[in-house]
Amino acid sequence: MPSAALPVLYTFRRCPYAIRARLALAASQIPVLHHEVSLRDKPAAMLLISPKGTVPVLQLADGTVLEQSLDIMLWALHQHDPLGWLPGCGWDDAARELVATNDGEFKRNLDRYKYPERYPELDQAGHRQQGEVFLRTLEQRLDGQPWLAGAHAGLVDMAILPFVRQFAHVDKGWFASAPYPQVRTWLDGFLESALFAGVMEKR
Ligand SMILES: N[C@@H](CCC(=O)N[C@@H](CS)C(=O)NCC(=O)O)C(=O)O
Repeated sequence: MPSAALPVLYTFRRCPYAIRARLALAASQIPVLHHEVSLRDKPAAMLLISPKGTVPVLQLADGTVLEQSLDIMLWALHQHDPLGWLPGCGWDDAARELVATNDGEFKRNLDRYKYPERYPELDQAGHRQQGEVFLRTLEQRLDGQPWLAGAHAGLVDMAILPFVRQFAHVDKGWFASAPYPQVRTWLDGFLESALFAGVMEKR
């Protein structure tokens, strides 16, 4: 347990799970000590409190360890939610299901699309097509409302956006003309936000 009174966040800058955790921590304005880790050489102090070895991990001042990104988001927003991400999203069954699909099927397809050489059962376009099933779901949800949560951004948006960002970045040219205009506008608004810029700052 570090002696500092602040919670310690073990994080990796580009990890979408870590980004969603940092977004909620930033939104909640809770100060934490950021510990950027190398995934190839994880710090012993992190593995001691969270042997599963994934980031993000948040160790609270009382020693409690949160080792799932969604738990970190919910903890942070339950402390302080000035942007109204919890009521905004409702965190209802539909939101949970969307995030579960993101973390399951979509993340699986994202990895295959990003690293097609590791998954030769389909070519890259084939993996992308599988990922597009989720983009279509998002496109429908965003039809008539700017955020998945409705009129305002919510936890459900922030939990999913970092993953869609990665998907879009695999082939920016393709994404720019893909038939998902609402998803594009939603993602662009996020990428241009000060909140996103803040959590991506190099430390
Ligand atoms: N279910 C976890 C997943 C976290 C996760 O898989 N993070 C990746 C980085 S994006 C990781 O730490 N992988 C371990 C490794 O690459 O060694 C969460 O939501 O926090």
